Formats: sequence, C-alpha cells, structure tokens
Amino acid sequence: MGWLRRTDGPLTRELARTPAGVGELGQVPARLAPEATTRMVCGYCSTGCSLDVHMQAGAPVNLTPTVDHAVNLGMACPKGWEALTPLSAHDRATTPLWRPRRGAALEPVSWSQALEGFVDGVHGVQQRHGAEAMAFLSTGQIPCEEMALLGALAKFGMGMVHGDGNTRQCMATAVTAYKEAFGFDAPPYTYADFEQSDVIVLVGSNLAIAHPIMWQRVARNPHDPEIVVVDPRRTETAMGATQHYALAPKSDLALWYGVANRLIAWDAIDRDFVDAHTRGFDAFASFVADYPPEHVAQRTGLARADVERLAATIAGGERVSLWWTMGVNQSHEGVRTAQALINLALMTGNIGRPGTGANSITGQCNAMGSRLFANTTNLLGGHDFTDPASRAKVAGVLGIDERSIPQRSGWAYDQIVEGIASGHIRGLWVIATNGAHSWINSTEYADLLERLDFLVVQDMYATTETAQRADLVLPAAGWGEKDGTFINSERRLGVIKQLAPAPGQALADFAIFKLIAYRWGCHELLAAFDSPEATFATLKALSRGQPCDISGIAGYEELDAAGGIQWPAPAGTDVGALAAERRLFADGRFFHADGRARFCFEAPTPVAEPTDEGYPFVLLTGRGSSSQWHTQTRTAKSPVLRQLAPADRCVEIAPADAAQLGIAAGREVVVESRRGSMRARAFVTPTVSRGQVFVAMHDPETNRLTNPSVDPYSRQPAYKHAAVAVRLPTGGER
Ligand SMILES: Nc1nc2c(c(=O)[nH]1)N[C@H]1C(S)=C(S)[C@@H](COP(=O)(O)OP(=O)(O)OC[C@H]3O[C@@H](n4cnc5c(=O)[nH]c(N)nc54)[C@H](O)[C@@H]3O)O[C@H]1N2
Ligand SMILES: Nc1nc2c(c(=O)[nH]1)N[C@H]1C(S)=C(S)[C@@H](COP(=O)(O)OP(=O)(O)OC[C@H]3O[C@@H](n4cnc5c(=O)[nH]c(N)nc54)[C@H](O)[C@@H]3O)O[C@H]1N2
Ligand code: SF4
Ligand SMILES: [Mo]
Repeated sequence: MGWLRRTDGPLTRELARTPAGVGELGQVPARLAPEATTRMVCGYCSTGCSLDVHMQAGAPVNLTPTVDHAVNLGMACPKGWEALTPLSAHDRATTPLWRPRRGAALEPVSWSQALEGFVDGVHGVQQRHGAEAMAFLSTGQIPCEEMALLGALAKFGMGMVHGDGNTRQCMATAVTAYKEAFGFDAPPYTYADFEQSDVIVLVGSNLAIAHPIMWQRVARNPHDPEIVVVDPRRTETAMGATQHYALAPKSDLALWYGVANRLIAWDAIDRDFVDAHTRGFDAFASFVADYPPEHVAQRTGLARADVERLAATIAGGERVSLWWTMGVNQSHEGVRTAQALINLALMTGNIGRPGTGANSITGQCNAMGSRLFANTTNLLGGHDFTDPASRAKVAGVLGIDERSIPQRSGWAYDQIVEGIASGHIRGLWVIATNGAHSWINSTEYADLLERLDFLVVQDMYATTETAQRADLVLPAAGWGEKDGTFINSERRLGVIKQLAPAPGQALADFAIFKLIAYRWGCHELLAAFDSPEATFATLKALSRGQPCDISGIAGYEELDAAGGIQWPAPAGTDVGALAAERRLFADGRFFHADGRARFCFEAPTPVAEPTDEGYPFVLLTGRGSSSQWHTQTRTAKSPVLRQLAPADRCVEIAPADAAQLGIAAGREVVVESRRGSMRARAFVTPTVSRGQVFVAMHDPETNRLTNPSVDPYSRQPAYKHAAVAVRLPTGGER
C-alpha cells in the first residue's frame, strides 16, 4: 500500500478537483440565517415528525416539535427531542480510517488516500473475481437523493450487480405483498385514518413504543374506537387497547383465514366492491372454507369465542383499518400474512375511504424512499431491471447508455450474505447500516465479514460493530448535516436540511459518492445527480407516469412550505390545493393493468425451527423502548435517552416458566439457541405467555440467537421466531 505513505494535500484541494457543488457540501449553507428557526423532518422513525430547529450564531442549539404540522401536531417522542445530541458524540468518525493489514488497528488517512484506497480495493476485487464480486448494502436512513446516487454510481458507474438495503430486514414483505395485491408498492393510508376509524386493528405492531406519535393519533380518535391488538405479547400497545388477542407466535395466517371464513359465513362481505374492484374472491372463499373457528382456535391457541369476537368486531365496523408492522413482516410467511390482511380489507370494502385500509407501517425515516428510489433490487423510481421499457426510460432520463443498466435485479441481502460464504462476493461496501449487530444470526455474519478481501463501511461513527471490522471507514455526515428528502409511512415527502457542518472531515454521503464517482472516472455518467436538489429533479422525472409520480412538486422550497407532500403529485397538480392528508384508491382503481386488486393466499407452512426438548422456548425479538433506536449508535450517545431506557439487558419470561426453572426475578440467566448464547437479567412478567421469551433487538448479542430463515417471496428475515433454552449460568459459558 505505497500510496498510504505518500503525504497528501488537504481535503480542500481534493474537493476543489471535483465538479462544482461538491466543494460546498461541507459548509453550512448561506441560506440559513444565523438566528433562524427552521423546520425539518426527524431522522429516526418513519412517522416523519416535523421538528423546529432553533439556531443561534449559526449553530443549532435546540429544537421543538412543529405545532402546525399535519403529521405530528406539535408532538415528538424522546428520540426526536434529543435528535441533535448524537451529532456531537465523541466517537464520530472525523477522518477516513484505513487498516493497513488484517489484525492492525484502523489509522487516520486523508480523503485523497481513502479515495485511492477505495478505488484500488474495488478494482482489485473486480479484476480478480469479476465485477459482480463487489456488492453494496445500504439503508432506509439516508435521503432519497443519496440512495439514488449510490444506486446509480454502484450499478451504472462501477459495474456492480448486487446491492440491497437494510429495508430487506424491515419492509421487503410489505413491498411484495402490495405489489402482488395492488400492482404497485403502495401503502394506501394517511395518518388521519387513525382518527377516523371506528375499528383499528394493529397486527404485530407495538405502536406505543415504535411509533409513539402515531399512537397519539390513535388516542385522538373521537369515535370511541375498538382498538384491537394482535400480538403474542401483552405489549404497551395491547395494554392501551380494547381487545388483545395473544395468539401463538406465527399463527397469524390461520387466524386471518379463520376471520375471513366467519365474515363469509355471516355474509358480512361488500359484494359490490368485490365484484367491481377485485379478482380471485371466489377461489379465496372456497380456500378459507377449510378454516372453521374450531380449527383456527386450535392452531392459534385462542378460544373459539375469541376468533368469533375478532371477526364480529371487524364485521361490525363501518370504517375498519388494519395496520401491520414487524410482527407480520418478519415472519417465514410474512407476505401471505400481510396479504391475508389485505384480503380482509378488500372483501369488506374497507379501503379508499376515511378510516380504512390495509396499512403497512414503515420503520425507518426513509424506508419508503428506499423502496422507490434506491436502485437496489428495483430499478430507480419503482421500475424493473428486467423490463426493457423501464431501462429505456431510466436511461433516457439520466442521459446514459441503456447498456449501462443491468438487466437483472441482483441479489437480496441474504443472498449477498450467502454469496460471501460461497466466495462469490469478495468485497462489500456498507452504507448507513450496522449488520454485524442487526443481521440475523450475527455471529456468522460477523465471521463472514472477516472473509472479505475488502470491506468499506461508511458511517457517522467509527465504533459500530461493522465499522470495527472494516478495511476502510468513510466518515459520513448525519441528519442535520446535509440536505435531501425523506418519504414517511403515509407517502409524504419532507425535507431535511444542513444546519451545521459535519465534524472534522466527515462529508455528506452525497459528497462521498460524488468524490468516488470522480475518482472512478464515471462522474459524467452521473450528470443527472449534480447536487441534492438537482437529483430531486431527476427523481421527479423518473417517477413520471408511475403511481408514485412526484413530478408536480416544484422542489425543496415548495415541500418545506407545504409541510411535506404525499405522493402522488403528478405534473399539473396544484400543490397548494392538495388536502393536508390524502389516501389512495378512493376511486377503487388499483395499479394492475385491469385496475383490480388481487386476492392472494396460500396454506400456512411450518416455522423453520420449531421448539423441542433442548430448546423449548420461542424467542421473540423487537423494539425495547421508545428511547432506543436499533443498534444504538445514535441513541446511546444521549444521556437523556440512556436514562429513559432499561439499564440492564433483560429477557422477558412468564412467571410460571421462571418458577419452573427456579429463576427469581432479576437473576442473571443464559439464553441459548443452536447458534449462540447471551446473558441477560430475567424480567419475570405476565406480558409474555408461557413458552415464549422476549429480548430487545438493541442489544448486540440478541442476533447471535436468531435463526436465519427468510420468507420465500420477500426474502425478509424471520427475526421473530427461533427456538431457545433459558437456564441459570453454570459458570463455564462466556
Ligand atoms: N423506539 C424505536 N422506535 C422504532 C424503532 C426502534 O428501533 N426504536 N425502529 C423503527 C423500525 S425500523 C421499525 S421496522 C419499526 C418496528 O415497529 P414494530 O414492528 O411495532 O416493532 P417490533 O417490536 O419489532 O415488533 C412488533 C411486535 O411484533 C410482535 N410479534 C412477534 N411475533 C409475532 C407474531 O407471530 N404475530 C404477531 N401478530 N405479532 C408478533 C412482537 O411481540 C412485537 O410486540 O419501529 C420503528 N420505530
Ligand atoms: N433481532 C432483531 N433484529 C432486527 C430487528 C428485529 O426486530 N429483531 N429489526 C430489523 C429492522 S426492522 C431493521 S430496520 C434493522 C436496522 O438495523 P441497522 O440498519 O443495522 O440499524 P441502525 O442502528 O439504524 O444502523 C444505522 C447505521 O447508520 C449510521 N448512520 C445514521 N445516519 C447516517 C447517515 O446519514 N449516513 C451514514 N453513512 N450513516 C448513518 C448509524 O450510525 C448506524 O451505524 O434491524 C433489523 N434487526
Ligand atoms: S415518533 Fe419517530 S419521527 Fe416522531 S419524533 Fe419520534 S422518532 Fe422522530
Ligand atoms: Mo425496520
């Protein structure tokens, strides 16, 4: 690595050599007055709350939730209130870091050295093993503009074929379910639906913890709604519900088919809607004839009367909304389960009207953006790599040769991981995700990272579990340090803004991608991605004619002034005249060519790893508190948020199980699966049923235990089912 020892010009010189615009991205933009208050979308969850950030002497000093905003109505959760704190954490990556050889420590290098190392490393992998041997893994937590630039750079500029995002861990199931049922990945709802329903059904969704402001919207519902929670655990959300069904884990599919069976038996079907707007109902009706309530009761562990009551609640609602999150998506049969909920909405005509819908709640701040604009397994703008017309359109908009666009969609995250194991993938570029903590069966994943010839991690922090294994760390700016747009759960585009420069030499991901493009020599191919706002114009053009058409939005200023705009907003839309909240399918037309939605269904399948004598408990995992975010690289940096989170790593276990194992409350225990083990304090609580335990995902050890199985259609990992044992420590284990 001779180039490493060469001393090198400062960052500014490197930036000066890049195309106009990039050089300025490291600076606070002049358009913000030094004492301004400016509003922007929160950078954590998909709710997309608007925050007013208050500036003094040109620096952000604190923030308050925006009062007159359609999303959060003046509210924010603890993470939003504390959003500025993690930006000044001591472990921010402030310079590029390079590992001179395996086993050596990471060392600071200049940007010029880092870029040369990046280009040499990627070239090396591609020359030795072919262009496809280099892959990337990205995120739902950077703006659309950065996602799109990355996807175009990697796939059109650098010859990569395989690239996916952490949204595979999160949203892939909903994407597949919607595409098959509606003809496009289109969550139909608007948050006002939470306030307009008379029956709200939350399936595998712990709204009170994971989406506290959406939960507040439920609390504002003036119609005295039935709030139904379907979750094996008695969660905080279940405690606030009017009905809770603690079904056996992964028995949802049978339950929802059983509910459909009852609705049909009672003729509680909207025949007119079904006849006019759907296909496949009769086949579905004969399929669910095999799911009588006694059969369903036995499969779900619920009483027959419970199944009937749940069905009667849905039948009795005028405006029924069905909402789901990770309890559905992260399942071995997530797609069919999500579609079972979609089927219920279709057969009862609960879609397209206020307070209705089959509604997938998204997770990360820009999960919805990554679904449409990341260029990972979907071609930019919700297009299809395998469709020649899609490729021609995208090439035309970008002004590039159609042959630069791969004709295949590339591997999903789990296939990329398998590709590392089989030696097909030799280099990996990881952007804004921390897989060594969050990927399923993380011990194996972390070992696989060590096998790579070249691992690049681009993150705000050099201390993440993944960055610690990198050959090269590229220091990234975070939320509040760069411009762009996010798309929230209700399809609303909103802006984020640069308030402060990133620390040290950290740069916006956008600028890093541009620098790489320049060094690689493919920057001319990326002319349509000149600046974030120019890229937004490109995204508009890419979206034209798609269900997610945003070509009618003028630009950032208009988005900002409007407090965000929901798609669709095609050219010719009078943005000022749009309702503050809008839902899809009011006209009953879906996105399939014939305008009709599809009933999709299939018999339930067994879980990948049933419990047995050696591993008698089902491990459930998920969010632990409203003050913790995923792998905690950001939230753990705030003393306030740390105070609000549990001090100890806990495993929740039912009192009867604890008693039987001789485990006293607070005792340290070992939780063990076939793949790994962790120590945790026993939190003895009736919120979990017998035979189940729950561990929050925020602990780095949790995914040592999880079982790497995926839904066959969406390839989303089934994080919420593994067989584990719980025992007192014997002293021998780690
Ligand atoms: N505070 C906080 N908020 C967050 C996040 C965070 O890390 N922290 N992350 C964000 C992201 S990216 C996401 S995806 C969302 C996730 O939001 P949620 O999906 O609401 O959160 P989870 O806790 O992962 O899972 C929800 C519930 O699924 C239940 N569940 C498990 N197995 C089953 C089953 O078989 N059937 C049913 N019906 N339910 C089951 C679990 O018991 C759990 O209560 O949260 C977002 N919001
Ligand atoms: N057991 C279990 N595991 C799970 C889940 C579960 O329920 N159970 N849930 C899954 C789900 S739904 C999700 S979404 C994933 C999340 O898993 P991850 O994506 O791995 O989690 P994060 O901690 O959000 O990681 C984001 C990383 O991006 C960095 N970052 C933040 N902003 C920026 C930026 O602007 N630029 C750059 N370059 N970096 C940035 C952060 O520092 C952090 O390291 O976890 C999954 N893992
Ligand atoms: S609910 Fe989500 S978007 Fe709103 S403040 Fe909290 S983390 Fe941010
Ligand atoms: Mo997620």
